[in-house]
Amino acid sequence: MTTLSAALGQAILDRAAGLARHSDMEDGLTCAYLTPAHRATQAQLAQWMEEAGMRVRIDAIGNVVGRYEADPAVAEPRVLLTGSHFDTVRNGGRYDGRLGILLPIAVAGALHASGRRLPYHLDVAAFAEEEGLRFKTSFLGSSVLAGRFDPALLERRDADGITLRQALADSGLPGGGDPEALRAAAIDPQSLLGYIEVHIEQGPVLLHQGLPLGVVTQIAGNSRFLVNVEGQAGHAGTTPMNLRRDAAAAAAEMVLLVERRCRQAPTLVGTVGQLHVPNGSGNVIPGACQFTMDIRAGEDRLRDAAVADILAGIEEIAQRRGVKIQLDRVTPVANTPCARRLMDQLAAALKKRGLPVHELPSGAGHDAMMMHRITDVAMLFVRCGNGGISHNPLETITAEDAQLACEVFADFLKDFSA
Ligand code: HGY
Ligand code: MN
Ligand code: MN
Ligand code: MN
Repeated sequence: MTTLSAALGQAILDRAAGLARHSDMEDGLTCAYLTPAHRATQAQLAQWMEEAGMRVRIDAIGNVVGRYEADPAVAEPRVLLTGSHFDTVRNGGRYDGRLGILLPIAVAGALHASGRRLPYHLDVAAFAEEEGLRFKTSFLGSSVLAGRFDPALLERRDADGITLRQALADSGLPGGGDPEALRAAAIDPQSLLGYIEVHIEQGPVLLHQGLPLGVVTQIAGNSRFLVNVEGQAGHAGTTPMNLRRDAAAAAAEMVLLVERRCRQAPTLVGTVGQLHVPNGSGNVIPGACQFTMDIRAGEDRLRDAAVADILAGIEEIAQRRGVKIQLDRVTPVANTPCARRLMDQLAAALKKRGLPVHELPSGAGHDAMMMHRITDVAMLFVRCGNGGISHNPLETITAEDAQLACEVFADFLKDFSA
């Protein structure tokens, strides 16, 4: 077993609190892609990686990648990749993503302090973007590292009309948004031994089981849409109810359809997280309404069937109400299985510490979904406090659980075999 300082868990919580001070909003944590808060977070992570004895690079999309170099006696070492994202949702929690960066930095720092090297390079990737907050498309960071970035996304605009291409050009990042530079930032899949992501569970399962850590079996796929409903604006006082084409009323019916359909299977979930009447007024019939849809399930065929039904239902509602629909579909992500060989090694590390092995699926999406396209992946979940709440400022973990996760992760690294 690897002996670590008992203070590592608390140090991770302290660092998460420190990072949370860099925010786009005043009383809460929002770290959207390529904002000043994002840049400050990136710089702080790079500094902590350097202090942990890593060689650090910042790539063309803004990922910070630190390498804890292999034992020099090992000829042509390969790479074990770990990491997670440092962007957040609006008014989010301080551990979602960041725990999976801070924890490996802490463990690498402990190895460095004791002069220990591993027989492989340990790369810690702090992914610049995963949540999709600013450009309504997720996995920008991990898709670049995986060599799966779609250059068409460069034309996507944020709420202020700034394209991703422009934001990158203004960012000072290497390559300035050049598609070739983004392509060249990919890691060589042949060099990889696998990808392991530590993440807060973001749900209540481990909390209810009374367990600090869990091993993820698979990550639920998702289908996301932006729906634009176009009706007819008009006077709220003079237009009889039967002569209206109210875009918001039509959207409301669509939202309830999503809810109803997604109640039909246990792992199926559907969410309308943004619903908006552009330029609306209290005394004007809504002429337009926009909303997002996020649909997920533990099985792709369940999700595909629900999506098909929902899209058909939306069409039916639109026709009946005389409104028009325009759909913007984000590329769906398939259900992602974790690799048994890596899960078993995580389980062995848990047993070494006398911890029960609990396997559970992830309903939340993770960078591991993108890395799975080029290598085997696994995930270690850390218990979420406060009833399991996440994507919320109440998201929390304990120092004790963070410490255990460090110890399990350190043993996993020490015993790791390809
Ligand atoms: O939305 C998700 O599942 C993730 O937190 N990005
Ligand atoms: Mn998240
Ligand atoms: Mn996350
Ligand atoms: Mn008037």
